[in-house]
Amino acid sequence: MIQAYIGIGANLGNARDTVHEAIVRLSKIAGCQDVVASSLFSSAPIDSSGDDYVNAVAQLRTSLTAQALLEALQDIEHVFGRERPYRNAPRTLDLDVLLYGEEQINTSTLTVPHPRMTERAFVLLPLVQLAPEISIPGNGAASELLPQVENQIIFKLL
Ligand code: A4P
Ligand code: MG
Repeated sequence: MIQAYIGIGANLGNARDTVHEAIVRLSKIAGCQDVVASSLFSSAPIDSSGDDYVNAVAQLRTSLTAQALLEALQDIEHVFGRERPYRNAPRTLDLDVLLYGEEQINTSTLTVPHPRMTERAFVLLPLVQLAPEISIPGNGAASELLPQVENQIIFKLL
């Protein structure tokens, strides 16, 4: 089993409910178990538009390949009516593979670690909440990246 981390983001519709429901869906993927979710965070859009996002990170253990995990995530996005009119458009639900064990993956469909995770408070804060000691392959400790994103507007939802 591989420990993976999934980034969850939503900024259309009832984003909070969507994120909660997405976490439930993650625990129902065949080949995934032990899903643990971070707190939910509200964050201002970065390179994107529309309402503030609701973001979270989920940790899970999986027997799926990284590509199969990505496809399972895309199936869940589809259930929530994700449309892709243009890159970084507001979205009902975005699920990203942030980390897949300690692997570094570069295929036409999958880049892991997620290439933009190191510069985003809405990924790093929930990730470090779940796994304070976690390292990002090729980048070192996630916690040490936090000072670089401390100017980004984000707060924990109650
Ligand atoms: N892909 C490659 N690597 C991965 C990966 N590790 N995880 C490919 C998931 N997908 C990966 O994704 C496009 C293609 O990326 C997929 O077909 C897959 O094969 P997409 O979700 O359709 O497109 P996108 O959303 O435009 O791109 P992406 O990469 O999800 O965007 P980002 O960079 O993650 O940015 N601001 C706030 N505050 N909160 C947010 O959650 N999210 C974004 C999305 C921008 N700004 C935000 C937030
Ligand atoms: Mg995505």
